[in-house]
Amino acid sequence: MKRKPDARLTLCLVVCLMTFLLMPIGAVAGSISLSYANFPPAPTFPCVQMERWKTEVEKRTNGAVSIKTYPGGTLLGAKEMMDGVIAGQADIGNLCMAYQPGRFIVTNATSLPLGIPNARTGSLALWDLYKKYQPEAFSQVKVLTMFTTAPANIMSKTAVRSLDDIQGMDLRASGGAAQILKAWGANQVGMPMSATPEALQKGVVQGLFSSLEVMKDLKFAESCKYVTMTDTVIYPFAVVMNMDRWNALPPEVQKVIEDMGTEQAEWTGTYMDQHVKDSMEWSVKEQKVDVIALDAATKKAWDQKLQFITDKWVTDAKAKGFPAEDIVADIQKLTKQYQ
Ligand code: DTR
Repeated sequence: MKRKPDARLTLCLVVCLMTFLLMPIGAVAGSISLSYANFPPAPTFPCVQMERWKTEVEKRTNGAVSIKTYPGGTLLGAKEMMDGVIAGQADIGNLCMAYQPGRFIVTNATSLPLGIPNARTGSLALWDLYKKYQPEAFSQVKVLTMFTTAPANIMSKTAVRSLDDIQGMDLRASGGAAQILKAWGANQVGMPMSATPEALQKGVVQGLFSSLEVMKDLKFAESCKYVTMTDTVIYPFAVVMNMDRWNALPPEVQKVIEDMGTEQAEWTGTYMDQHVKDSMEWSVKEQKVDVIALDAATKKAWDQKLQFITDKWVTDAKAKGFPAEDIVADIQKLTKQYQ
């Protein structure tokens, strides 16, 4: 029997189309290459999460996407991250939102002293908060994920056991956490984490206020022999992508990346919480760091000094047109939910 030529052609086209549709994304291996900028040194948690994300995206797109990572500010520095990604100097960038307090009002509300207990809870709550409010501050980029640090504590060269000890002490912090140091009477010195090792070494600061994984990752335990446990605020981070580069990605690659948003937030928070434990074990055992716990009455007195911060933020944010009370209530609700 003789088949009509156009039927053969149709069959051939259908077979080709099916083959293409069923083809794994990796059939065009390495065809998409993306740059990913990060500001702190490679061993720190923002870069660890970056490498994990890179590995997973490359694997899940079967090699169709390859990502070149730039830790240590080699492509963009801490404060130029957002604008650098918008301008296309890097395709993807990781930024600490607390370094630009006035720019990311909604998401930086997570760094108010609202009692977020750990990085996993903070990361999931922040990501949900972002998705709910879709803040204007991110309208020029595609947000890939968000996460937070574990709560901040004081690392110092001399012991801080009371509010008296901290008066006038030069301590480094940024953003929301900086206000907290001021409220306790310290002399707050603002700078990104990437500038802190040198400032500690040169004696510009006597310590810092941040999450404790840096005791090991940046070897702060070698000079800061005291840690005062205050467990106050977290720092929020965002990973953003240049909008044109995002729009140019094939839908199946976009899906892989979008599906990883929540997972990456949770992975990073969980990694951070465990790493703080490891870091402090090492600090106490190997570096003979003294961990100072405030007794309940002292902790209460320290916390009371911070109450005005949230009230002031609500007043200021409301004046700028943000639904400030709802944002605070949502953070509290999400914190409970993920705790
Ligand atoms: N706590 C913020 C953010 C932060 C915490 N750990 C690291 C490590 C590397 C870069 C930033 C951070 C801070 O103190 O800057």
